[in-house]
Amino acid sequence: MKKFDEIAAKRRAGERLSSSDALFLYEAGDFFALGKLAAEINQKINGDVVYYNINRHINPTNICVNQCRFCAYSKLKGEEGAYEECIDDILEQVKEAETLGIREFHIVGGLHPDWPFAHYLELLRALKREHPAIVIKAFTAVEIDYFAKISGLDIPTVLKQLQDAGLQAMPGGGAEIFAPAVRELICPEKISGARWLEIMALAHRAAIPTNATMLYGHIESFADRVDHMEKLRALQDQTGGFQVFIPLAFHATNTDIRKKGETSAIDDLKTLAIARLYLDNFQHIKAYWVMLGEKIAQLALLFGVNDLDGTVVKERITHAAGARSAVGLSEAYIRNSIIRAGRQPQERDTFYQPVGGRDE
Ligand code: V47
Ligand code: SF4
Repeated sequence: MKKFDEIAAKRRAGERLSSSDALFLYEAGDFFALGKLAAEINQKINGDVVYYNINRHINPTNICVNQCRFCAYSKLKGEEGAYEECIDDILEQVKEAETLGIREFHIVGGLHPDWPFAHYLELLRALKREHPAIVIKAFTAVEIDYFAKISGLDIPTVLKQLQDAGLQAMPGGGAEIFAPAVRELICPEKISGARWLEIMALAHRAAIPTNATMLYGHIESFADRVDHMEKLRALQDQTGGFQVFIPLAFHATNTDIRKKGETSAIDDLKTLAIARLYLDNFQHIKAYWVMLGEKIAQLALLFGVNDLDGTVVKERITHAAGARSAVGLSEAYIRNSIIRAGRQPQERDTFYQPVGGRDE
């Protein structure tokens, strides 16, 4: 384990890990030693605190002009199961938001062939009008690129109009895996990895904090994952605009990617731990319980993770692909899960500021 000890010493000394270090941790590192090191580094950065938020997912439509091979959620217009929700439907669904303590709307959806950009602006304005205190985290870089195409506007103008309508942060979806050869096979119509990064850089320049994701466990190699994280780390060095890294565990049911089973618990936990060690300029690493399952997400708290996402409510994207986790969790469940892992639950807002004032 000489090589592992060298990597651990490097990381403890605050030195940056190389891509070959990260690959070694994937291929040859000792699982428990890796988890322990990631937990130790996280402890230095974030102490015992584990964040969660009280949020609500809004997915206005699953009709999408793209046909990503890994996506079980999207439908073509007119296909069975296709849906579109008008703004009034959405307002009706979230009318109790304040009573439920919701602090964030997380809005993502398909690339609808007919809706104009003005429709999305109106949705944000309507939500802000009815719920001024709830933060709007909306639209992936893929959607932003699509809005620019359908409106004929450039990206900075699209972002500015969205901000004026109420957008305050962006989620990290659409990143998938940046490596062009893999991307060509799993989502050929989707914007390139380079374009995703370019749009995120423009969002950061416009003072919009964003998240970053990586879809893993399909046909990519460990080297592709490390390459993906390397590109995120490089952009973060330049902008500092990423709030959190969220690895997304691939679910194969109802998708065009023929693969049996799910990612293994070992792979999930290793990926989170390596992210904690390699992404030295990301303060937060999130275990997205929807994709990991509630129990692996809890275990992840011992592998360098300091965020469990939120209550979510009505998750649709992963459940279309066979997820067996709940479609939403109560705050009490999340807090209890964190306490039982020996950590301190802390409700946060979208920007990782503590809120709620209910420390144990
Ligand atoms: O971009 C699609 C992924 C993403 C599948 O920023 C799948 O806080 C697994 O990005 N199996 C959307 N994953 C979800 C997302 C997200 C979720 C929660 C929090 C945040 C955040 C972002 O879901 C897509 C894609 O990468 N996805 N299909 C599937 N079959
Ligand atoms: Fe459309 Fe997004 Fe699904 Fe791709 S992942 S098909 S862009 S909804």
